[in-house]
Amino acid sequence: MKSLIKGFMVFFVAVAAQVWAELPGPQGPVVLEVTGDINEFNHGESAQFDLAQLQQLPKYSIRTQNPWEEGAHTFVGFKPADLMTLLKATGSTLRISAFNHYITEIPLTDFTDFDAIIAYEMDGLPMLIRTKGPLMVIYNFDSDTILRSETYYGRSIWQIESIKIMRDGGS
Ligand SMILES: Nc1nc2c(c(=O)[nH]1)N[C@H]1C(S)=C(S)[C@@H](COP(=O)(O)O)O[C@H]1N2
Ligand SMILES: [Mo]
Repeated sequence: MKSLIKGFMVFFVAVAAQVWAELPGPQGPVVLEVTGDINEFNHGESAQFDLAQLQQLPKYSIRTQNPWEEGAHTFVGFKPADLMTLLKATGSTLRISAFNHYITEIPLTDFTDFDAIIAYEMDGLPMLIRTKGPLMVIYNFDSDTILRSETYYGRSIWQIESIKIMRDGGS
């Protein structure tokens, strides 16, 4: 009998540990909502993040000029692959939406074939909405002439609000 109770306790602790291991929710203001082909959630069918959570992902830095600012600037941010690992996501394309309802689709290979990041910091300071933040896709424009073209300027979406992770062929 005692061992049966013990067995039940082990079972319940194991179940509770699984529930507690779920993706933590944001503590501060939400800066990003991720939907689509994800398998970890903290808000219905989506995953919401505050800035501190995104800053815990591996950091990448790019120093480059860009068409919107004078001179070279240092941008720090994360790679979508690390976010996708966290969300057990397996898509191939990001559909990214901005506050102004601009939408662009970016193949995930851009973040591996090219030096591209989702930046939250410029020259050591958080990117504010007025400086194209809180999140912006930025390519290392100085690293490759191919990046200095309409295709990649068009994918350089700022004031990002949400990301939908999609498999090939949409949805
Ligand atoms: N949030 C947001 N990002 C955006 C856009 C937009 O309208 N809103 N336009 C895109 C397009 S199509 C291009 S070519 C460049 C244009 O930058 P510009 O308007 O400063 O020339 O930004 C891209 N990023
Ligand atoms: Mo554009």
